[in-house]
Amino acid sequence: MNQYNPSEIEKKWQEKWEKAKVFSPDLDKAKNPFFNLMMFPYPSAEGMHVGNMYAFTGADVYGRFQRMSGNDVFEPIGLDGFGIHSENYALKVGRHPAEQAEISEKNFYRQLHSIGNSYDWNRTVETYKPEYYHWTQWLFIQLFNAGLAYKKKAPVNFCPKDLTVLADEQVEGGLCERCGSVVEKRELEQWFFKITDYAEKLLGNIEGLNWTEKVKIAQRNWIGRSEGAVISFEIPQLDCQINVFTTRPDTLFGATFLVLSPEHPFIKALISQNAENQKTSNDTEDIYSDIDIQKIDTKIRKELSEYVKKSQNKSEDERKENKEKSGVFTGFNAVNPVNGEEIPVWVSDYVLSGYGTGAIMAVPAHDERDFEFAKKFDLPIKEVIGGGDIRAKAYEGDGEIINSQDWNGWKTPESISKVISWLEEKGLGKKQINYHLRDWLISRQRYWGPPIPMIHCEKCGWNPVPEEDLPVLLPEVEDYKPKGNGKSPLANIESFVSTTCPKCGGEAKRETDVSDSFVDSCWYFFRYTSTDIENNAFDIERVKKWLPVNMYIGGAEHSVLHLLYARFITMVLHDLKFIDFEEPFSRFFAHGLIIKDGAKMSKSKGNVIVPDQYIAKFGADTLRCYLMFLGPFSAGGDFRDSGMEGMNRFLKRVWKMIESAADVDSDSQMLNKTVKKVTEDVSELRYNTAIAGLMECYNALSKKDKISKEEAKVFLKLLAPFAPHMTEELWEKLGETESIHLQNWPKFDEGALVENEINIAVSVNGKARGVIMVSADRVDDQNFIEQKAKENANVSKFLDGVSVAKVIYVPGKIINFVTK
Ligand code: ANZ
Ligand code: ZN
Repeated sequence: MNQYNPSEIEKKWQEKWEKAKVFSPDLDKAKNPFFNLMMFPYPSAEGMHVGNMYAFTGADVYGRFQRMSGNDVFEPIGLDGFGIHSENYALKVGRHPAEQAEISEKNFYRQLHSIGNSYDWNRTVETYKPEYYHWTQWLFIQLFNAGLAYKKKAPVNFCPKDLTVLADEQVEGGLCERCGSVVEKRELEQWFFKITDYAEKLLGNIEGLNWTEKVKIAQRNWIGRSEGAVISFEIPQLDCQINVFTTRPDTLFGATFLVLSPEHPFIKALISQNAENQKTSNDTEDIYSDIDIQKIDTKIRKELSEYVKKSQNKSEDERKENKEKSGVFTGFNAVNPVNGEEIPVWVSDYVLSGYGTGAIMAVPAHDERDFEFAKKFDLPIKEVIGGGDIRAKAYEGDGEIINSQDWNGWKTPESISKVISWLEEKGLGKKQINYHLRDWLISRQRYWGPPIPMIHCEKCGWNPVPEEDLPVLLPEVEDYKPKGNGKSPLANIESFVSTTCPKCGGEAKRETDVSDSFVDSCWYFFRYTSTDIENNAFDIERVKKWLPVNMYIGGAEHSVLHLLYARFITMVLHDLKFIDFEEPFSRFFAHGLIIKDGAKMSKSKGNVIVPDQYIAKFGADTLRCYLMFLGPFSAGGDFRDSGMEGMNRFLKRVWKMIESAADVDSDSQMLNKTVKKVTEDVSELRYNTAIAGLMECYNALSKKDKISKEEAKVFLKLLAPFAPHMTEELWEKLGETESIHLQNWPKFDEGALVENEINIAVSVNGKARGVIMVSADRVDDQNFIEQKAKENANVSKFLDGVSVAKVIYVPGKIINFVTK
């Protein structure tokens, strides 16, 4: 007998598996393709921590289960090592990002090997390699050519620490998602992807996805569909109009003033000093360029301009917060189209520029923000929905429309669509569906990312780099540090910047921003299919065969980042006819988090545990089993050293038990029960209870002197996804020659498990004396039935003090005691 010694067997099997390509399916010929994907890591730090390993192992257990269930499982892995995360780490340790990438890659792949996951090591992708970002740039060009990428000056989120802009999705509660700094607003020219074009589809498809519910809810909320109307208000003095978006057109008679966002083009027109300045590139803004500036009061103009400047530095979250309202009167009145009343036009930063029309009709009686504003600036409040009390605050509830002429008596919210039709008939407004989703800001003023493949020519404007000239290589530079002047470090490299225009051949300049790492990761799962990495982004035939991804496992924190972007890009690739499906991930499962000392394991909290030491001490199998046993995979759990010892003891005992296997009878009842439990639990990713079932089974089997070979084999198969090395070794010891991981998952007999109870009549000397209930699987056990019958209170009365001469048992029906 051999001791269980993981350090002897784990590395050995990892090498054997890789050499024999046990986990590398034939991507062209596989019959039952199953794409088991896990979110690839960004190798920013000192290495993988136990929290990462938890996620990867849980995903791998599922892949192994699917493989043993008869599927050709493709489980690839790669590194998301381009972008700010990795660059920041490189900056921290004072190494060039390219050099650091090499070091991180080695370390990460070593660690990923050591946990024994069933990766296809022939198909890794690294987003920072030119052969990868070549195709990230290609993707950008496809979007640009389809009108889905554009450059625009816009107020954007700027992180003062990372010295770059951020997408809305990267700002959490006003803070930078990466470093936690308070995000500022800056007006900068940036590249965007038009994800808003897909808002409706992104929302509509959610229902059909087999995804963790909370992630679906987060996406729905982020996209934020809102039905309402756009209503036009005249400003007679200036002969122009202001459009507002409202979800409550039923309150139109209660609109007592308008509020515009400080960025509204009308406000811009009022404060610009001369007509020349008013002209902007944006068409919609031109409608205000004819405003007669003579009519604008200079004092008001100054006030407005100061107010606009002040609000520029506020983040969106600050503006949304319910703080004391601020604002300035523009000096102009608009006309409420339903009753002809003149109402003042104000500017205030609680109205945001990126949503709706950037202007609102204020109904202080029924909107709390408007109510506060009206109180502060002493503006009229007019009640138009009955049933509430508006003395101290707005009444935002339902009720009957009042003080509204023709509409009086209509009930809200049912009447809103009626109001919209009414407005449409009169030509005063139009139904409108708005989404809160904004376009995806993808340019970054940093070094470590794919250069955006665009060229600007004074004559021809922006044109993409010809596809045959891709990739636009990231130049190797000494000074890659972010500058914070709104420009990427690439802008300082003259040889990179100056180029020729692909259209006219004249002098031109390259875009110097790089794209965000979420552009790298929005399509990486397609890339895993490609072999001809020089000539295509992905293999169209293989994508047809393997995608959509059957199971995707990762963190819920990516709900409105990666998971939304990947859906968007997949829809675009679909519409551009590269692929024939719209949704990339049929199933997404959000795993829980590992908690250490009461907090999520993370570098910033300083509670990171590196798996290496545990693997060295106990082996990867113990760590895997321990992590999977911590709690439900969907919930995560608390990491404790002590638990590891216990799990290690369990595996040692299993080892010993399996080594005792001999040619003896099996406890088929126990096996059947365990197979059923583990199968059902693993298929629902309830790994902790699956392991508990295996422990229970171990307890039952280990009571036997020796276990049977059949018991040993079934037990090993059920344990294989959790402890792949140890089970493989024992499998071989049992005389098997083909990998345990390619065996068929054990089946269970549902019928034998129906624990129905059966009634058996009991008689003494032919007279009925009682009925006993026994479980169906015990009916053939006469000793057991006799015992049960004798225990029956009534029967025992007739058997007390007499001796039994004979017992006649008709299985499952009747048992008769004949006394002397
Ligand atoms: C009048 C009104 C009366 C409103 C009432 C509400 C209640 P959601 O659901 O988010 O779409 N609004 C419109 N555009 C805005 C912007 N750019 N910044 C800030 N607020 C804006 O909300 C739409 C409502 O939010 C709109 O309906 C508008 O106020 C405001 F009793 O119009 B409402
Ligand atoms: Zn040109």
